[in-house]
Amino acid sequence: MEAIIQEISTFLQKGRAKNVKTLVQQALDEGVNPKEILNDGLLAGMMVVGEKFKNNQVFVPEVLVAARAMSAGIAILEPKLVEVGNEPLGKAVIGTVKGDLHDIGKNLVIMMLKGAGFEIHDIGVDVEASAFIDKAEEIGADIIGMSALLTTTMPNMQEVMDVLNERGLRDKYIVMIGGAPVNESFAEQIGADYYTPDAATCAEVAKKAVQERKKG
Ligand code: B1M
Repeated sequence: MEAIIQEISTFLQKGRAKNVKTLVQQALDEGVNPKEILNDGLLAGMMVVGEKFKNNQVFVPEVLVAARAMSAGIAILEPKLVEVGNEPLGKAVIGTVKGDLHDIGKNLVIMMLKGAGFEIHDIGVDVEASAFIDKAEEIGADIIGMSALLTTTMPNMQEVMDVLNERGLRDKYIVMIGGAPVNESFAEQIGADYYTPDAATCAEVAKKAVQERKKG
């Protein structure tokens, strides 16, 4: 692996946002593939932080500064990773479910969906079940996308499905879910249409799903 990628990962782990920003820009200038910078630099660094967090070797403040460094790096990469088309392919409402403040994965998903040509309405983190549906109704969305990073907040995805069913709106939307603790069988269990494991797959699947639905 290139030394600069390793350095990006190391500075991210230390929460040094300025260094991460500078190095990401430098790597791009040197012609390093943006996906490599994202996967082997930023995401790999965050995985190390996650492991240390799990083992009580670092704590919330350290994780928070690492997350800020990650976001700073992603902001530099965004224009390279996203090539937005002209025609909006569809509209999507995306948020992190109630009780959950993790937004890095959600923001990556948003970035990739924008790149695939979707108009995105980001409703943020810690979102009430009804807010997903109210926003989808307001803007005429095709997709409702939910992210959850905590095992304790996964059930709040079920709540969104329940409210959709109660309001008789279940079939109106393509429902997509994701996040580290979520999987295919959980999606089946709650009656969501798609689980996808990462942002790129989410964008691919979203594109296909909307195109199929528009064909009838
Ligand atoms: Co949190 N945290 N955290 N944390 N945190 C985890 C998730 C944890 C696994 C760490 C650990 O123990 N190893 C653990 C959860 C354990 C569990 O429930 N199983 C945990 C915990 C316990 C907590 C707190 C409870 C800690 C505490 O306060 N004691 C607390 C909860 C706060 C809350 O939400 N109410 C907390 C707080 C935080 C910070 C605020 C400090 C910070 C978040 C900052 C932020 O997001 N702005 C944070 C972070 C950074 C993490 C880790 C280290 C990294 C998460 C991350 O950003 N990963 C995380 C450990 C880990 O995941 N290894 C951890 C990078 C990101 C790109 O990946 O979000 O998985 P991810 O997104 C992926 C895919 O999942 C997918 O695409 C993305 C990439 O392509 N994806 C989707 C995501 N959403 C999708 C939606 C889709 C499709 C795909 O369709 C719509």
